[in-house]
Amino acid sequence: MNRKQFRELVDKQILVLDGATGTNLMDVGMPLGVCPEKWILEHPEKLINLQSKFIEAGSNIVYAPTFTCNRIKLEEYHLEDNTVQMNKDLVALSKEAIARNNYRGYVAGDMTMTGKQLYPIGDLKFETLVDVYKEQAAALIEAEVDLIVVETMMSLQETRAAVIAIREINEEIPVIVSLTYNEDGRTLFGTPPEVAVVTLQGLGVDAVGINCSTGPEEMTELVEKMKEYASVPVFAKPNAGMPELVDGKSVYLMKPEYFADCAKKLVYAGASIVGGCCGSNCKHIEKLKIAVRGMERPVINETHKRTLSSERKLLDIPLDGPFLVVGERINPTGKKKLQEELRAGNLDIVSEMAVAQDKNGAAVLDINMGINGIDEEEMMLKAIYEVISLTDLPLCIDSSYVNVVESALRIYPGRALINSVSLEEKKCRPLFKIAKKYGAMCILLPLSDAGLPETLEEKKENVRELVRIALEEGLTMNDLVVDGLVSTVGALKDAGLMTLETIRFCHDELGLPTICGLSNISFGLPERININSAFLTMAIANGLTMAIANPDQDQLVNAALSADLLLNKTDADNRYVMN
Ligand code: HCS
Repeated sequence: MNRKQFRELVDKQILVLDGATGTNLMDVGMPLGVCPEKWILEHPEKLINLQSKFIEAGSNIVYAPTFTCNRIKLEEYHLEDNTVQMNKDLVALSKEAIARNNYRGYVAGDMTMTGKQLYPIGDLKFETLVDVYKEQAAALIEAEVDLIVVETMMSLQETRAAVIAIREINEEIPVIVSLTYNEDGRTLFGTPPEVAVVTLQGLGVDAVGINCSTGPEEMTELVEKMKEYASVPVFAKPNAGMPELVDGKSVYLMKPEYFADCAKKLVYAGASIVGGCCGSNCKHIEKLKIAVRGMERPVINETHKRTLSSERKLLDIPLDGPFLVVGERINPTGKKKLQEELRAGNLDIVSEMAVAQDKNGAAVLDINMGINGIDEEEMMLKAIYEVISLTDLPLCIDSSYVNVVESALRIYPGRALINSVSLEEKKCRPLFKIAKKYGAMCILLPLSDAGLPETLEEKKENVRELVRIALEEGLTMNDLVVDGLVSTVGALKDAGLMTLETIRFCHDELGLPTICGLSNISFGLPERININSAFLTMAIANGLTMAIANPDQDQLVNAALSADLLLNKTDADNRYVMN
């Protein structure tokens, strides 16, 4: 099955997944503490029987029992060298179950966490994890699974590693991904479901969901949250409630009828695909199938929202929303002390700047490590790890080097903003391709190889051309922000007017948000803050969405808050009073 065929399947019916593998196999004799994959291979009929019953009950997709069949997990049983063969043999069992049931249904290769922590919490390197997942995914694909599911994920970053791994070896196989949430509605690592949706659909998954967790009742609200941001199908595979201890044994007591009622609510909330996780058996799936049969399918939005994310926080960027400041301070240009510290490999000032800008209301933090005499790529990664350990603000990756941008996006556990893509032959398409691969947003800078545009018309033409190429490379209008390109009014008298007209053009004619590096406007003039503040309010009135600025400057922040208030933007009065 390819991605298009998977989507056609979802568009035809509410898809039903299988129920639990692990708890049902324990009911038929799988002991605790053994390697489950090895036990299943030694007792193949137990698995085939279970999956046959799921298919009879109405499952359209069964999960191959390859859940923890990755090299790191298998090491615990000294079976790591059998990783590839075991995955293939396990998939063959699920395929046998499908074959014995008149070839009804599909097989998903199943992947999950490794149990080892990624750097900086643990010492597992991101690229090592990507390789571990590549090995398993390649084996599953060779065994001809119809799709791959990455499930029971608690870390968004580990999920990203799995998705990047699968997509790097195969662009066409459908990939569905579900995370597990605690009672507070967040994963163990603090990610809420809407952040998972935004980040993972950006990486090219075909459905995002939630599995295991606390039970089906609590999932309804989480599915609603996912649905608000999802441009791919949403799915839910809940436990049959929480296990209870009965006679020293942990059991799931939720009745199939009640479970099926809950599944119906999950479909109303927006789930296009439903199934069961721990504690759910064939009866649960049978009742669920009957309950959702004939239900109206949730509508799947075709476009995603204009949103950035960190690992734990989302930032919506509506066209006429509250004005946003992208904190500009983490940039060594013109900052001697910061340059010295970076050359000495010290990030103390970076940490202070991150914390201060967050406290002073920045919505995004720009990270630029561009000085000579250091390894910019290495420093960028260090700075990102440092900053994300201190703040939940989404990041703006600022570098003139394509490889630095790519390395940064690869390890950034969210949807970042790229600063910036200009109309340079050698860099423009590679940067858009990287943005598409990692699901980042881009700032379009209407400069070309010929340099600064001389006229307003030329500038507009550069914007149009950048948008055209971005769309051609698979990005959408909601992935783009235009830099109004601010020149200094001391050198060019109509510099301010030209930028204002560019902002208006992007806002009114293209429906695109804009950003500008504010302080350029006053370069070389006295009392720059006065000019910057006046220019900022005029720009906001013309539709400016955000500025790369210093949020520690009160006058600027107050000017922006006042402008929002005067323009009667939603909740601007409260924001003005609260500041
Ligand atoms: N597919 C696995 C998930 C456990 S959380 C199982 O056992 O059903």
